[in-house]
Amino acid sequence: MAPIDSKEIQKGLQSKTLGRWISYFKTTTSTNDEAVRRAQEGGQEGEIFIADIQTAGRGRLHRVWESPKGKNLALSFLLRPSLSPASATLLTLAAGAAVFEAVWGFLPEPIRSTLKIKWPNDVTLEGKKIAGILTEMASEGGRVDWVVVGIGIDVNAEPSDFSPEVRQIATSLRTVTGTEYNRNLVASRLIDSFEHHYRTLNEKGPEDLIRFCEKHSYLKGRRVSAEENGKQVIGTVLGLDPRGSLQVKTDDGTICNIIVGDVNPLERS
Ligand code: BT5
Repeated sequence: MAPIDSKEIQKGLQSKTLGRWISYFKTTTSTNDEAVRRAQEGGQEGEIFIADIQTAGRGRLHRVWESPKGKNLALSFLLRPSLSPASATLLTLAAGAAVFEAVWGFLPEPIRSTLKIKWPNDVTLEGKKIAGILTEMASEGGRVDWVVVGIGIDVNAEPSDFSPEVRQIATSLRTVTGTEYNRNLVASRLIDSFEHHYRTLNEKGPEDLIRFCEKHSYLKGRRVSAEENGKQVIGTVLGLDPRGSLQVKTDDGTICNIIVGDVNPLERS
């Protein structure tokens, strides 16, 4: 399996800012740890941190992100956007859109049509999770100081590489197509696509991104169970509001905006 090679990734890039600086780690705890550290030391917008092996990959709420050695993609972007802290969800969605486009390009029909963005931070294929995003940030005086967007994509992992629990819910490009992929190429596509969505968001606002995420949504139109302010919400997903919150219409007609949390469909996909 080809190792991660930042020069190879850069060769494949068309992006202007993102990916000009790529820090590669054979092994690290988490690429988000590396990016956060650089952010605190004054690192610049667009720096990327990528690793072959993560020994303590993490998800939200201290969950574990499994990174089978040298098989998948784990990378983090350091950003310094002029957005309000409330826009963090939009950056997660921009990363979801970028993962969607990068992965889509490697899939044949008809599997392609099962690729979906699952609000707020997953991408799914055939109803299973193929990627996760972890966004972390620091703000001061109502302004964002830095944002780290960490992305994990299951590229070449096989089911036996995952723990029994994760095996039930995860998939990979290789699992569904039977082909091994060059992770450097997947990384280049991801970076180019993220730059596109990130720029559009900054320059034109969230409309295009919201439309894209709704079009490829795993949850839109489904009955779901969600949690808002510690209260369970059951209803049908209408779409996203301009801040990227999930709009759920409950049975009594109330529209709830879910800002963060886990949302799961009540029926099977
Ligand atoms: C996420 O959290 O999905 C965010 C994952 C972000 C990973 C990237 S890798 C680069 C950067 N460095 C890091 O340390 N993190 C970021 P969450 O929505 O909380 O989902 C976590 C759950 O996903 C776990 O509890 C498992 O159920 C499942 N899971 C763990 N590893 C997985 C994998 N490799 N593929 C699919 N699902 C996985």
